[in-house]
Amino acid sequence: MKIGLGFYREQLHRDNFRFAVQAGVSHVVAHLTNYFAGRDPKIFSGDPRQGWGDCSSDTLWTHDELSSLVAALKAEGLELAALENFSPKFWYDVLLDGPERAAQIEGLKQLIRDAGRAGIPCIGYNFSIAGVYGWTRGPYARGGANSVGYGVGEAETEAPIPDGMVWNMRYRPERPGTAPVSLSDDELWERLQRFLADVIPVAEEAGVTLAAHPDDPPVDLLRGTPRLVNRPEKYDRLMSLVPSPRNGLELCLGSLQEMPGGDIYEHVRRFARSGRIGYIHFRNVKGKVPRYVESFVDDGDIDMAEIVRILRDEGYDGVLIPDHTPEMSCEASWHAGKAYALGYMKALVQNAHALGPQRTARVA
Ligand SMILES: [Mn+2]
Repeated sequence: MKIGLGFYREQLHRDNFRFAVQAGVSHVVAHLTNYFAGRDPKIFSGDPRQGWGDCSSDTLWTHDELSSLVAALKAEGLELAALENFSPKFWYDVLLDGPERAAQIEGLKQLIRDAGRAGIPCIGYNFSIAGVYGWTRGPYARGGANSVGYGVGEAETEAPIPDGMVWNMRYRPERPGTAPVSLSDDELWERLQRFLADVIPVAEEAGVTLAAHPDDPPVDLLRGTPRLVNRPEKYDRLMSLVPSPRNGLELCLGSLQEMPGGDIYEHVRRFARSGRIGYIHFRNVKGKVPRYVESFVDDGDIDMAEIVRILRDEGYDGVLIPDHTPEMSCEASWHAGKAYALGYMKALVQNAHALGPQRTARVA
């Protein structure tokens, strides 16, 4: 197993690459979407008419841009494990089944080919209309650390998605008087099926795995729109739509644990055994929908040591990244939170490998 770290676009610079290496990281996951566009990244729920930010000026990432990033990381001894998320600008009409769909699919195919040529083995995506929405931020984690909660605090979860927005970002100005987005669960799955049928053959040729993140939050309905992977079994459905090793999972342990029902350990074992995990979001949480809070990695409902033993036993050799972490009370709250999670992860992985492959007691 490999330890990785995710960076947002504005964090992709040499000081952070060295921070990663110092924390025992070998692999980086890069977000190239400019989610926040100069806004405070702590305002996740903010104004429901604005969302996280404006991606309307985003242009398709080029092969040169991707190659330069790969080279800059390599110069510091790091590998680019994956890109995380398409800019909503690239595929809003794939999600909405709109008039630009065909052109946007061609753009995504180009991006997948360019990623493959640049040596990037994976692209994570989240097939969602409402995206990440309805959280609050507060002192929810141990010691009053600032963290994320759902169903706690005053959050807006019902406001319809304004015209010109998808994935909680604005891709063009609002046209007044346009009806809010509405679609059925079946329509959402049909759109996913068409997307996968279009892009997975290209991903196979390019040597790039497309890895699906589950819904965050994994509720049934958000802003009047259905959710896709809000139960562990829906990951199985997603994989069965196109049975290719390139149709993979961005396995988020936090989102999986937040879902109602089921035993996360058996689900993780099954997904690892399928060989379809692109990479793993290694985070912890307390509670499930309709109420949960994100916790420090060692302080939630998931026994993370057990997860690592299962991954080891199933021969998972991919990347784990911390995903969200509570912010620690100091000048470098983001870095301290990540360093804490990374040290814990590194110890679990080293310990599991030192003990060698063995079936865990939980299986019996
Ligand atoms: Mn995640």
